[in-house]
Amino acid sequence: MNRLRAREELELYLNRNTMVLPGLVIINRVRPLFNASLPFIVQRESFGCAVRSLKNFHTSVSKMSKPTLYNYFRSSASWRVRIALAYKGIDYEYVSVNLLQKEQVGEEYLKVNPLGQVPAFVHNGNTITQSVAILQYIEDNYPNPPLIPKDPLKKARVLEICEIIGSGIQPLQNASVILKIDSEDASKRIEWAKFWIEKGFTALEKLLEQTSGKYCFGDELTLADCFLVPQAAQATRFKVNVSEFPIISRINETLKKLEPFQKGDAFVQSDCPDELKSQQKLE
Ligand SMILES: N[C@@H](CCC(=O)N[C@@H](CS)C(=O)NCC(=O)O)C(=O)O
Repeated sequence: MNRLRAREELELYLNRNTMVLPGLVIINRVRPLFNASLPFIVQRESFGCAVRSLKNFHTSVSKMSKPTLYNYFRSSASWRVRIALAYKGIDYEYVSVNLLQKEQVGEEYLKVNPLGQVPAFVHNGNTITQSVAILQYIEDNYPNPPLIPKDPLKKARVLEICEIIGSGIQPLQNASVILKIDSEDASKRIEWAKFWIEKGFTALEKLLEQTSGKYCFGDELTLADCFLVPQAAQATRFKVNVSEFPIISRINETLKKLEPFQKGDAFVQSDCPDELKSQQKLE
C-alpha cells in the first residue's frame, strides 16, 4: 500500500467511525488495518477527519464488538458470509441452526429471522438477515481488505455475478423450495435443481469470459468469489458436472486453496457431522 492510498483509506475509516482519539489510541486501532503503512499515519491532525464527542468514541468502540453469525455448515448463503468474515479477519460467534432438524422454523429462531432462513448476523444488538445485506454491512464497517470495488461499473459487474447466483440460482435449489415439488420421485427434485443451476452457470460462464482473471473479477478477490465457491459445491451435490463450465471450474479450484475459503468451508465447521468431514477428506 502506498502513502497516498494509506492516507485515503485512513481518512475514510476515521470519518466513518467519527471519533476523537488521542494519537496512541489511533495507532492501536488502525494498526491491524494499516500495519504496513503505520509510519505514515501518526499525525492525525493532518487528515482533517471529523472531530466528534467522547460519546461517539464509545459508540465506535462498540462497533468493534464481536458479531454473531446464525448459520448452518452446508447453507451456501451462510458459507458466503463465513468466507468474507475470514477474509477480513473478523472474529465471530458461530451459532448453528440445524436445517435438517428444522431449527430454522422453531420458535426461538423465528424471533431472530421471521423468514426462517439462515444466515442472520447480529452486531451491536442489531440483527441483519439476507446475505447480501449482511455482506454489504460487513464491507461498510470493515472496509479492509475490500471485497466490493469502488468504481461503479466494476461494482456493478461484481454484484451482477453475485445476483446470478444469489437470485438466479440459489433460491431455486433451496431445500424448502424443492420440497414443494409435488412428486413421489426424489430424482425429480434433483432434476429441477440441476436444471436451474445449469441455466445459471451457462450465463455465468459467458459473463466470466469477460470479467475473470485469476478470480471472478480480474485478479482481485471480490464478493463474487465468496458466492461462487459455495454455489459450485451445491452444483456438485445436485449432480451438475461442473467441469462442463471450464472458467467456473478453474476459478473454484483456485479459490478453494486460499485460506479464507478453507476457513469458511462447510466441511470444517463445528456443526458438520464427523462422517461428512472424513468423507470430504477422502474425495
Ligand atoms: N436470500 C437469502 C437466502 C437464504 C436461504 O435460502 N437460506 C437457506 C440456506 S442456504 C435456508 O435457510 N433454508 C432453509 C429454509 O428455507 O427452510 C440470503 O441470501 O440470505
